[in-house]
Amino acid sequence: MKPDMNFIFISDLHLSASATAKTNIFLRLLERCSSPSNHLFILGDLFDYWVGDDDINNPLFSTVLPALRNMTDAGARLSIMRGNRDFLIGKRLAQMTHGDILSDPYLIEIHGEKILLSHGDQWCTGDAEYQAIRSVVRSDQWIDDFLQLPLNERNKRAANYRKESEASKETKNADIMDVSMQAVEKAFETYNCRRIIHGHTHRHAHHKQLVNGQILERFVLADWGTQGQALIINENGYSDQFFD
Ligand SMILES: [Mn+2]
Repeated sequence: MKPDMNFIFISDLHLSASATAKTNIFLRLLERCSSPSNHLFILGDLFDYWVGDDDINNPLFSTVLPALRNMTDAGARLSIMRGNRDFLIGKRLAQMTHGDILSDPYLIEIHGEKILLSHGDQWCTGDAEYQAIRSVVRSDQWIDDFLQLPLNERNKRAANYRKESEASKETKNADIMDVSMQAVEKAFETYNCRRIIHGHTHRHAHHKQLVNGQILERFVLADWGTQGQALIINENGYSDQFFD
């Protein structure tokens, strides 16, 4: 690992064909990252929805994917984790962009420090309804069946799921849509690490807690709006960056 490496963590961009300004912020970030000293980690929900790697009529297919590929062609590394909105990202997208797909959670080591990466939704265990749906739609069988459907039908269903999910969020207490402290503490213990980076909750924060005399740190990435946000780790430590 070169000492001047930048490890860049982003999540919850929720890019869609209608969010042009946000897409442009992302494309500018990719240009800035286009050198061998950068490793970009996308920790889920890059896309507001993704109905499969064969949806070539999705405008993001012809803008975002080539831009990711330009970045890796310039020597940068790309790692993509699936989120709850774009869990149908597949091997084909990885091949097209020369990125790698990370399982969730995923343990990395930077400067000798273990860091656990996750989208974060699996730790929202207070929301039983969400977890029940998640366990169905993330099964290989459900995914295989869905990907067999024609694209117009997949897009129609994806739009319905988004509508239902928005409606159900309205009725839920904000607390149950955050990660559960118990689930997070269990992850720290299972992976024997002191740092976690995740997204999903859109509650940008740097939490510190003392457990058994150890400081555990949890970095929650921001969702993207009129600004983009990244957590950067390099030889100077950890820093938040915002861009437009
Ligand atoms: Mn999410």
